[in-house]
Amino acid sequence: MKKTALITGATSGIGKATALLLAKNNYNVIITGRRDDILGDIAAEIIDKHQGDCFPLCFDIRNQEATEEAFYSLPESWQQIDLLVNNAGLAAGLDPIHQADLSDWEQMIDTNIKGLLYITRIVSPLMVERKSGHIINVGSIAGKEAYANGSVYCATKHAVEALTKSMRIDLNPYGIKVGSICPGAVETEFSVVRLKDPEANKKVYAGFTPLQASDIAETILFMASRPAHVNIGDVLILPSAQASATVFNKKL
Ligand code: NDP
Ligand code: 8X3
Repeated sequence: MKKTALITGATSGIGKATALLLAKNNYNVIITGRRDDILGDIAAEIIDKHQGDCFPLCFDIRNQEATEEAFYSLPESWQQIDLLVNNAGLAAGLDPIHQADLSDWEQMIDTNIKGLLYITRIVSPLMVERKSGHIINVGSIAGKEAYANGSVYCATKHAVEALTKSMRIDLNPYGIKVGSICPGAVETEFSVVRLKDPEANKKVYAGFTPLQASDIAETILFMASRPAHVNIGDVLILPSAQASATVFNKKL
């Protein structure tokens, strides 16, 4: 029988690659994001090309009511989530603490921490009822190290690290697996969004080979497909040229 996965932030990058890969691997997938047209295109690709089943949900994960409303608009059979991939997130800005934009901070805190909590608070009780489920949080190397000009983004990803550990303890009595994947540099829309510059990727990923979204998707699939007695608690995954959040072997 097919399992159901809900992947937040599936309109691009890691979330999109994960949704497509899970769909190819026998999951029904619920994909979320704010860009309705892209959600429609990805759903069509999954249904037409991969003969998978896909339910797109368009909402802003910062809005708790909208998140609830979207989830409960799902047919009941789709509400039993086997795998929740908490991926929606972003960095906004790269500025020192005394100069950064307050609205960038609000956006990161509201998306990366509060949004993750809103959807988890809806999905996890249903997993508890069924005593089954798996939650994979997309953290970051920024959740393990702090770096200059990344204060609030690093803080939100440190929060994801703490939440992953607490969630694993809270959900342990119910047989629910919780883990995280913490990537270094992945070439997605991330840097375009962070630097508010469509050309940003050319500079950020110059001189080394960054990870691709598919590298993260493959690892998430691996985590999700371990036997029942195995839970991968955390994966730090880096480009070979990256040694820490800020140390890169660049050939420029
Ligand atoms: P992308 O910008 O390509 O994708 C981000 C996704 O999050 C999009 O689908 C976007 O959808 C969604 N999203 C953002 N804000 C909201 C919101 N308010 N409501 C709903 N959905 C939202 O970046 P990545 O794929 O790289 O990022 C995915 C995750 O990976 C993030 O949590 C990021 O922090 C993390 N990460 C990324 C790394 C990298 O180097 N790329 C490294 C480590 C971690 P839409 O715009 O349609 O709403
Ligand atoms: C994204 C990786 O190093 O830009 O989470 O913070 S980094």
